[in-house]
Amino acid sequence: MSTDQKGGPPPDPSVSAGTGLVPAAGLVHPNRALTRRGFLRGVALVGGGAVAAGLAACAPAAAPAWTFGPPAPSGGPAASPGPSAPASSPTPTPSMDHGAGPSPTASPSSSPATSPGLAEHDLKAKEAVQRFLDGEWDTLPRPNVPLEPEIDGDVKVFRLTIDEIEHRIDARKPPLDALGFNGVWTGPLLRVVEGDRVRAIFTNNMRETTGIHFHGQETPNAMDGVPFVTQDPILPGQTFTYEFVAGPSGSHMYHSHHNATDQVGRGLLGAFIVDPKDPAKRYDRLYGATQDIVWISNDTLGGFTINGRGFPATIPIVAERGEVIVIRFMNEGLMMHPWHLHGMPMRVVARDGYPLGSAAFTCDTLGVNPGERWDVVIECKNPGVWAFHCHILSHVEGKEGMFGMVTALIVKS
Ligand SMILES: [Cu+2]
Repeated sequence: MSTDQKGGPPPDPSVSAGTGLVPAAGLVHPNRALTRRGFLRGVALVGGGAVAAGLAACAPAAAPAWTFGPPAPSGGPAASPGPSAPASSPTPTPSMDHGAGPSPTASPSSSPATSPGLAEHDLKAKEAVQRFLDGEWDTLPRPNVPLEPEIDGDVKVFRLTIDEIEHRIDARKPPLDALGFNGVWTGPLLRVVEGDRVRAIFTNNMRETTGIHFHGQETPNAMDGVPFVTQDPILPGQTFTYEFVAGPSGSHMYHSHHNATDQVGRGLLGAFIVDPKDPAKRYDRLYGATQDIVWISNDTLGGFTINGRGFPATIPIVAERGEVIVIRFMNEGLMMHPWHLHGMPMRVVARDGYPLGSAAFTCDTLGVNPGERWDVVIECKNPGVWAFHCHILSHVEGKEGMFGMVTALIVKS
């Protein structure tokens, strides 16, 4: 085992990793105390009003296919027609009809849930934001919890089960019939150092066959995890052992490579991070990063998710002003997602684990295709609550407000 993998105190999986915020090698996680209470303190620091304002900023005011019309100035229901609509009709649209809104004939007094100036869709949008602010993310099992390897001589051994599980993307929707490694989606975070010998032992507890692929690793061909190409499928009840030398370094993944549209879509996925052998090339040393955050997107079972969660149960990122953080975007879904951060840019430093070097670039919206991993560095220089979301707007907002691929970067003042 490399003894230089972790230079700081041992990680606290119950907090740091559990929040989806994982300590980089050699780092003391500054938000290991990130709890619902701590999050709310962070929110208080920047002002609760800023939260709503910041999040609302990512909502379109109007779009051709989604027009609610202006709120009634008297405080009545916002059923008034849009500028181009006939005066006697609301403004429904075929795909995004705002069916929950008050009827055009409703009087203010007949719609007690409607606040002055706000329509019902406003109230539902507000409720979703409030659930996020209330810390719904803290009521569910944490994703990306590191799995500490057993040490067998010079081999790091990870034991994983492949399970049929129930999984919740938020606290209110009913549980989904999902799949997971060691009973969870996203699977445990596996982290090693470049050059480590890795042995990953998978036991299939499902009622179906599978195979596991370490995505991005230069494994021996027989360890590539593709049933009928490099191995037989792992039958229900069987165990299969993958062994290889970790490399290249960087942000990688492990996932099903059999019936994968279905199995990965249902949650058979996890992060596999290989730290560079040279500590000087790790993100804490290279960029002064003090948070190292895994961000796995998926878009099948449960809809549009970040680390197995949909807004408002997505986990916020909380940083001190001036803190430098790293986010590792990993796309396990079937479509591209352009991640957009409000308020400050992202410096893109690696693609698929390979450092970009002098080709590093700065942006505020980064498209991540299926299978890709992109590492970004963010200098959290601007205090506030900044929406952080996929910019395919139908992945983040519907007639009941924001959902799916939305979270926030909260920079304390
Ligand atoms: Cu998207």
